[in-house]
Amino acid sequence: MGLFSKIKKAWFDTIIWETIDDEFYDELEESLILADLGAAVAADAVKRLRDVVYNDKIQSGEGVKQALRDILAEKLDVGDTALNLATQPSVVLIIGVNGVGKTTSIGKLAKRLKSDGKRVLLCAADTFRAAAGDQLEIWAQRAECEIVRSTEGADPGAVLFDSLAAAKARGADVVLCDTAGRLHNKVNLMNELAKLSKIIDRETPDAARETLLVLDATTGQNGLQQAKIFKEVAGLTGIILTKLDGTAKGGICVAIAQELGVPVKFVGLGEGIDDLQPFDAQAYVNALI
Ligand SMILES: Nc1nc2c(ncn2[C@@H]2O[C@H](COP(=O)(O)OP(=O)(O)OP(=O)(O)O)[C@@H](O)[C@H]2O)c(=O)[nH]1
Ligand SMILES: [Mg+2]
Repeated sequence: MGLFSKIKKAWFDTIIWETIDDEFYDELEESLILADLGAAVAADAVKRLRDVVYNDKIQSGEGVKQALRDILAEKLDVGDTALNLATQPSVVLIIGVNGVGKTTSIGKLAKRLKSDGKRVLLCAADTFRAAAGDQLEIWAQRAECEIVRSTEGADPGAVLFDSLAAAKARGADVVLCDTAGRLHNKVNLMNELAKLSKIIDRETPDAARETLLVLDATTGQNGLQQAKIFKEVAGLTGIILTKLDGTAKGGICVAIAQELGVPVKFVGLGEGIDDLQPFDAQAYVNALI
């Protein structure tokens, strides 16, 4: 995957930005597709770029690059990138397929929220693997926050129920809920997420809620499919795009913003506790192009 991304990047870098002809636009469109933006987004971006370059009489390569950055940044601007944590407690469900960085992102987010003065409680609702609770516990220690967990195979809904009760009793500001990524099929996934959602509705009906999908930037086009399914089963308020510290650029987030209207809220830039940054569309498109 790393090598493929390098090839993709090299492809992007071979574009001669000063030669603005049809061939340039074709090559650019192909590069955008290879950067995982998807065919529809790439075609639309290039069409708009043509218009801007023509109308504004842009002649320099740098001017074209900047115009393209602006177009993509606009595509990414589909909603509030800040978390809505207006209530006490508020609840953040972290979902996504296995290995994308859910548990790690929770650890990082816990630290960040704690630094903002919030009292954070972690909910270990991934009871699918024995190690999942242990892993979250380590993050709770690192971030110096509380955790509610149970045993392997326990009902995730029961863990969430206990977490919400603990949050209310102790006056926690935010509950960050880890979930299992390894549910065998869509029906299982749907059932489990619906159950968790119902428990939140029942136990904390007025709580501000975020449902964040964690996406691995190296996933490529499949990320859009993942986002579609999770949006359908759980509703999504945002994306955490992880592993952007490697060669992958995560261009799929532009397609997700465009097609599903879900904004990126955070990016993961490493395995350490401080390697989570609020998403900055301008900085992102600068890095992409
Ligand atoms: N380089 C890099 N690695 C990351 C990042 N986020 C997570 N990882 C690594 O990705 C691997 C999987 O992370 P987890 O947090 O366990 O992923 P998960 O989604 O909770 O996985 P499951 O619980 O098995 O579904 C770990 O080795 C993490 O250190 C990131 O932003 N950058
Ligand atoms: Mg996990």
